Amino acid sequence: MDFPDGFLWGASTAAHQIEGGNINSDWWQREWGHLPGPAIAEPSGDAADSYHRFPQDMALLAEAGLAAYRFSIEWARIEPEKGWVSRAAIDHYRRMVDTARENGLEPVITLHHFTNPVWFAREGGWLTDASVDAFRRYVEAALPVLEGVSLVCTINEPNMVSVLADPEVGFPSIGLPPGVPDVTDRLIAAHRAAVELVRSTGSQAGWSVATQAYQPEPGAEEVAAEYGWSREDVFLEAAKGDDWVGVQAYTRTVIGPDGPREIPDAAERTLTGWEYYPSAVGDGIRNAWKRAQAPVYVTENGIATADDRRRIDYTTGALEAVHACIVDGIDVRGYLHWSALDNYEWGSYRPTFGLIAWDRETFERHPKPSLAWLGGVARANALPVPPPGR
Ligand code: IFM
Repeated sequence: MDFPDGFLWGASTAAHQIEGGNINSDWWQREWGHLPGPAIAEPSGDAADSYHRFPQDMALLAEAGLAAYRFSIEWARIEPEKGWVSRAAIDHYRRMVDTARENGLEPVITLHHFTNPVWFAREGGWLTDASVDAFRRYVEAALPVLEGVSLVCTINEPNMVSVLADPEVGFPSIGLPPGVPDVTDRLIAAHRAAVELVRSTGSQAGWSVATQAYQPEPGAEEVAAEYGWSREDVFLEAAKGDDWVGVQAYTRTVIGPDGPREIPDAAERTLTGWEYYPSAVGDGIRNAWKRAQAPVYVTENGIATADDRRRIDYTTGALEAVHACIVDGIDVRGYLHWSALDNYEWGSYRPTFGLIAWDRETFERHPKPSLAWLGGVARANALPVPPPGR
């Protein structure tokens, strides 16, 4: 199964999940109970110390055969106090861009990946109109980091930001809460402002949506359409006119006449409790292509598992689904695996998504067989055809 020439193969991370010591962010402050919100089981602490160890992390990806590294830059480090921009933080992220290039990796930069500066959160975050301008000013300050970077993601999973925006609304046992309309509008406005700024540097701008593969049971098509709108589709439609759209897919949600269905007992589950469903990425790509009408990059896809053979199996299934989309004429331009490293999965280190493990005390890196495997696929720009019956 050959992939198109120039197809971009890589791996993704996010600052708060791997850098460590992100003390001026709202997440850190919540982890320690300094900001209101539901209790968080485990603090992020030093994470993988990738703030200091990024050269080694990048070198491991490049040596394995990958050609791109997606990482996020941290607003809380760049603007730790409202209106004050840290030159040292800008320089740090610029060094990351240069180091990626020196390793032969294409840097793909995310400007916002869930975390905010604590001052922004204290002022009400995305629940206030001032958020749009605050984000625009941050992006303007961060532009020096983007010089020469081809692909920039403005906001990671804006749909998750919206569905989690109302602290009063808890997480249902299955599915997601609906998006908060005002927050969705502000995120779209913030995205539009950021797209314009990003394009002024010559970079290609887009955003990445958490696609949930909403699959209607027969007769539940309208319920599924209504369910998917505020949680996914509005964000994909808002990507119309962008240079690209990002798909981030892990599992599916089956929708019956009364809404999302429980995962069947017999289904395999991953360490996040999600159904093992590799072809979710195909559903996500098809929905993104239909709605955004822009070239698609898979900016995240992967599995939380302690069994690296299941990671390879899952990723094989996912890449088969990506390939089928390409065969059907969809302009899919790259696949960035989640994640380069095991990381802080928003409250816990237990769900391990990484191609690279690391020691919690020494930070020593331990590449898993899946890294060499994915690097091999990247080098060949082809997926070995699976044995019959796989
Ligand atoms: O870890 C997250 C990431 O931050 C956003 N997309 C989904 C991943 C797995 O839950």
